[in-house]
Amino acid sequence: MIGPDIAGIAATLGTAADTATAIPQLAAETGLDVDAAYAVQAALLQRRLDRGERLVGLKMGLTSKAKMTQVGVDEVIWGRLTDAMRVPDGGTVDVTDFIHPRVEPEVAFLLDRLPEPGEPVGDFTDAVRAVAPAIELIDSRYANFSFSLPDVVADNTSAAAFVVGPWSPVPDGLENLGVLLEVDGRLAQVGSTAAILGDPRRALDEGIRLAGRHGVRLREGWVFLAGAATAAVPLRPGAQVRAVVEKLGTASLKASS
Ligand code: OOG
Ligand code: MG
Repeated sequence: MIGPDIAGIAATLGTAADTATAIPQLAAETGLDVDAAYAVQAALLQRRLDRGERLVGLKMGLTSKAKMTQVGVDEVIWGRLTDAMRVPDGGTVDVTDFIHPRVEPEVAFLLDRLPEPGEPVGDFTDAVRAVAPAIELIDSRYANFSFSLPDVVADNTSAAAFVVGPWSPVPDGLENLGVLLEVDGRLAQVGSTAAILGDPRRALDEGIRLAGRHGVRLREGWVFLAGAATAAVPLRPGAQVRAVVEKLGTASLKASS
């Protein structure tokens, strides 16, 4: 049997992202399973590398119940981050670059020495040099932000842009820090890092394990987004967004009007 057309699906998703145009879901129709979807993701990364972008990290998705419930998919997933997706802290994003952008508060890790493949993370502070508040801007390429598990994996887990706030040494109590998302100075979401797999450190174990299944090894110097602690909120033109994580401070971005 001939499998799904990985390159063709990657081209469809890549063009949807480049032109900020929503497309219908495609996994069911093309017979795309999760493994093939990660192959599409790798092909999408290659497209970006071919145009000069650099792989700078990895993001986890659906590591909290709030996120799983919001999108109706209940498996932990991961995606790739490139330098072109990074927005400076306090920077402005052009809303016309996106289809239906949403923002969510995250915690970022700056990776240090990672264990050999197959070995567990021993001391978290050996593997992680620093921690920061972050905002992820997600933008599903599928109409209505509606997708199945293989669809969202193929779409690089809706990754579109991210902001990392100031780095701090790993604080005490990382497993239960308050998290807020503010839009235009008003509270939009509230949660705790405990919502991220019970402890965001677990997201790193999961990232190493799940990416390792597809031959991807995390690297020293990479940014690692542990996954949103709360549901995401739509990013409206002109909005000023701030994520606040207790003990870590804030990350912010502005949307063009
Ligand atoms: C999928 C990406 C999920 C997270 O932090 O949970 C994600 C989506 O919500 O479209 O990035
Ligand atoms: Mg996210």
